[in-house]
Amino acid sequence: MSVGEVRRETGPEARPVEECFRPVSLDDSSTSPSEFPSAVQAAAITPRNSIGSIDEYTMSDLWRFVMRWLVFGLVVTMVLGAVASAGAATAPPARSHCVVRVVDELPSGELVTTPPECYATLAAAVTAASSGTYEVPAGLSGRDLFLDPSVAASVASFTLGIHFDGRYGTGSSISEVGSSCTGGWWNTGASWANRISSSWNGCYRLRHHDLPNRSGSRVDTVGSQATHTLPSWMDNRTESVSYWGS
Ligand SMILES: [Ca+2]
Repeated sequence: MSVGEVRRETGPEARPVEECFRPVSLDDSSTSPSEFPSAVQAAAITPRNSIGSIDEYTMSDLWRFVMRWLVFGLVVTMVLGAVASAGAATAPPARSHCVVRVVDELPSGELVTTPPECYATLAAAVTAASSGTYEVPAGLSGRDLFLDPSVAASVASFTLGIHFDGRYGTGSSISEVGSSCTGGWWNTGASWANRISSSWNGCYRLRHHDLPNRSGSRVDTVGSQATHTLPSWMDNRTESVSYWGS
């Protein structure tokens, strides 16, 4: 049963209309829904046709209108979803806290380290750096590390230094695990080249070099168990660090 039929049977004006004009029904092939003219055509022929057909065309057009907007809304939603997904895919990577361990020193003085092991938090990285012998609070931040003397002393016993890509010990970090502060140097490699903004000293003096292999301009951070922000002229320029005991 079509919507048009319901209207004719229940509407107050249905009876007089059917008496004067040709009725419209589902089995009337001349007015089957699939053959309805467009809205413009329907409007054009309305005066010469029945009032029953006006209801048929109006409801049909309304139904088409609603369906078109529903489909349009669905398409817009899908497009916006795709755009949001693309934005998420290109979002910057999360912070990471990595650890490298000194396993050798070349005759030149360059330190040989293990590949980086990376963790979601500084606390996890420090615990890993101590091979699990030193438990630190899960919420440990660079600030906590530098303010608690007992924590700082413990970390300094097995760490040459911790380098951060943010000022004042913030952002991602890389910890250098070792105990020899005799001038050996670490080449940052591509992943940390021209990125360091601050360092926490395990050794007394950390010399930050502009270029690999302890060359180019340099600046020292001095004072063990404390964090130091590099001067602006050396910010994001370090490509090697040498570690000194005095
Ligand atoms: Ca540089």
